[in-house]
Amino acid sequence: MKKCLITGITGQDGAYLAEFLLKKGYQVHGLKRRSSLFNTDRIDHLYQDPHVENRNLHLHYGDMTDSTNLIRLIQEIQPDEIYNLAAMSHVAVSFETPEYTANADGIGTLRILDAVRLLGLEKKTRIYQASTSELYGKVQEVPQSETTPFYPRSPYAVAKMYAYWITVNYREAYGMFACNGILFNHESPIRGETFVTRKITRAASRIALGLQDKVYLGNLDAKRDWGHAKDYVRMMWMILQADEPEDWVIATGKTTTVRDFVKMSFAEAGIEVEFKGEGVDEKGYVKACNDPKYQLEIGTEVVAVDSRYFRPTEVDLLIGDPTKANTKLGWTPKYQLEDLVKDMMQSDLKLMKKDTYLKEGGYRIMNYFE
Ligand code: NDP
Ligand code: GDR
Repeated sequence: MKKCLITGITGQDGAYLAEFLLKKGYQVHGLKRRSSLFNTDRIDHLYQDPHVENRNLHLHYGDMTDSTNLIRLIQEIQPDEIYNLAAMSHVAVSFETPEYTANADGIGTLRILDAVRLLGLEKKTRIYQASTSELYGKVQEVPQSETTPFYPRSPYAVAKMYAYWITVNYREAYGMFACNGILFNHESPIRGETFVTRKITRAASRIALGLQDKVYLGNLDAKRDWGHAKDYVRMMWMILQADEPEDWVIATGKTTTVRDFVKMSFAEAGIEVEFKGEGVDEKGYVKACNDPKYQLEIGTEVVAVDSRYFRPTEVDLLIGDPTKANTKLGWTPKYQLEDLVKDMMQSDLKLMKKDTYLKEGGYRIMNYFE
């Protein structure tokens, strides 16, 4: 039985990857942070009673900023594969917490690589590093491929750039099977609520159900290459099964504006949105509401731009070229953007429906504006 360690198992990708690897018969070990509240929502369906023998999912407390903890865990587990997914992954927040982001996302990766080396596991343990399209930052060329130069535009991206190169360096210096997956944005019904896609699908669902009036967004012109997280975690595993350790771009090859993602999401609830105005005055109004379930008046303002969500430096356009992954590993995404939006909206409409029952029962319903 193969053993793996997933850092960031409680995150979006960690949860899907854990499920995927358990199905493949792996013994899965996950690193979780101590939190004052339960933080395992995304993997609770995989949870196994720790009193049961022969479990194949094991959770360990730890943190990417704690070398002693990482060394001890890797020594105990002796993993065949490590998927380093843990990170402070929010680009806008990294401007608020640049030093912590560098520590967790940049030096954290070094801690993993060096623990493997220190323990003499260089030839046994394969390492996947969660690299990102944010490395491309300011547009140098499109579409972006494995050979496109990097120009990071946030403390997050700069930290991930260190992580990228230290992974390459340990591979070259010590012959380790260490690989970067340069993944473009990938989303899902369990995407963090403050990333733009989930913020939009949650808000569209809540507005349709009468739980919220409108949603405030930042740069509607940003273009992203959005895929489904389920397709992307499959590729993480494929990267570590390849004959040689290499770096790979994973993307759909299509790009869409935030504005169009808004339109597509509301459309799933039968609401047509039209944008008027410019920049921070730009607003989205209901143009048509075709689903009698959702009684929104024509002309209702449902989207407004708030400059607080603008970033000091923005990444305007991401569009990836997944040719290498496609030709060398046979990877193609199963989900199109339309499927992704449908999946997210169906899930959020169902989830938000619960809040309507609570509201009817007299409970206060929180509106989050992050
Ligand atoms: P999430 O933000 O959903 O998950 C991040 C995970 O890292 C969570 O489990 C979080 O724990 C954990 N974590 C954060 N800081 C620490 C720390 N100091 N020590 C230990 N664990 C920590 O991210 P995703 O699942 O979306 O992304 C996974 C990885 O892939 C990240 O490294 C991200 O930067 C990268 N990436 C993501 C892309 C995407 O589009 N989703 C694209 C390209 C790269 P907790 O639950 O307690 O917060
Ligand atoms: P990103 O994702 O920064 O690409 O990083 P995010 O969804 O946060 O932003 C995408 C684009 O949408 C614009 N935007 C807003 N973003 C947020 N969060 N909230 C808003 O209200 C809003 N309005 C407009 C942003 O300015 C941006 O242009 C994600 C993360 O998962 C990273 O960890 C990962 O490395 C990259 O994707 C690839």
